[in-house]
Amino acid sequence: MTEKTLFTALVTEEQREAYTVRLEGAEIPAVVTGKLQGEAAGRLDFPVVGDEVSVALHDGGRKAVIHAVLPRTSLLLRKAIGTGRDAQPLAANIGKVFIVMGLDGNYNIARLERLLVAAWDSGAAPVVALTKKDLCQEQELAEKLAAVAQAAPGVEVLCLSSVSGEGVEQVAAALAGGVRCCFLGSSGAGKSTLLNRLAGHEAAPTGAVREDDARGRHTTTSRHLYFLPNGGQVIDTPGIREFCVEYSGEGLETSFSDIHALSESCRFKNCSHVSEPGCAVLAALEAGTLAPDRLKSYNKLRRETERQELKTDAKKRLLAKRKLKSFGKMVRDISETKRKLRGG
Ligand SMILES: Nc1nc2c(ncn2[C@@H]2O[C@H](COP(=O)(O)OP(=O)(O)O)[C@@H](O)[C@H]2O)c(=O)[nH]1
Ligand SMILES: [Mg+2]
Ligand SMILES: [Zn+2]
Repeated sequence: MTEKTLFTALVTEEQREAYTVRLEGAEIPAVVTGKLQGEAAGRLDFPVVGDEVSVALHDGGRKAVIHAVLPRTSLLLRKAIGTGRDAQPLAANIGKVFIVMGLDGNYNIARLERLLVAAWDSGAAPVVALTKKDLCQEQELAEKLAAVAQAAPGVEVLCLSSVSGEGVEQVAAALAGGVRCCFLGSSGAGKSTLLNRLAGHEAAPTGAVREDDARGRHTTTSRHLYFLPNGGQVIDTPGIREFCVEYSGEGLETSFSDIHALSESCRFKNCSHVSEPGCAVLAALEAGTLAPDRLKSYNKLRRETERQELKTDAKKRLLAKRKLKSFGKMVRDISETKRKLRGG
């Protein structure tokens, strides 16, 4: 048997089970090996855009087969609400997550808070990019900026218009130096338009592109890694309609660092900030230093997280039970065989 030569390549596109990998400047269509597919326990074991993978080349280098996914430094996950399906990995090995939100009808603080938790959980640093500044009046802009600052404590906030070009420079600067980034935001936020502005040409399809088919189902839209002229790398994700927080203990704490800091002063360590005496969070609410909506968002996301954890625990228990069952069966099979061998 000849030893296969394996190369390390970068996954730049994912569309269903078809991938594109980049190797020495060439973009090559790729599939995963049957072995990788067979051994994968779930979606997280498959390659995702931004992954470094071991590939073997075929057809004189025109096709690649992915043998393994190399360890990830960060991973952005999405979980669709109520589907009961595994979390879906969106992007790997990213340094920053740009949460893109329009200052038009797309503006939604609750969604921003939700995306921030996912961003913190990914291991990458979040940045908020507010688009469509040209559509927002001065007074309205000031109010929205104040609300965003409150929802995203400690997070860099950029404000821009992809139409006039105002503020796009700051985004380019934040992307420079080869740090791999991901654009995250709901459909219509202006992600692809911003990307094209940064790329200097129509790299990604925008606006008119339907991400749902005629029956309103979500069709598969590929995720793609773009290389910008200034060396920046951006992964554009298709519109996200539902976004549920997954495994967000730490991300939730970081996203709501204001509430977390207050809770350190609550009398009870496991205070739920609902009616407990000596609750510092409720005191801040009373004093007007904490906005009621902010606490509402926090409680909602915390409940979601806890439900998620319960589900994960239940799944783990089930798997453990199955393992135990099959182990028991194996033991019985062995004793059966032994008995037969002994002639009993
Ligand atoms: N006025 C204005 N329109 C924008 C801006 N950015 C995006 N749009 C429009 O918003 C719509 C959605 O943009 P798109 O980039 O496709 O959003 P995506 O779904 O996040 O990729 C398109 O019609 C864009 O032309 C902006 O800065 N100003
Ligand atoms: Mg888009
Ligand atoms: Zn409390």
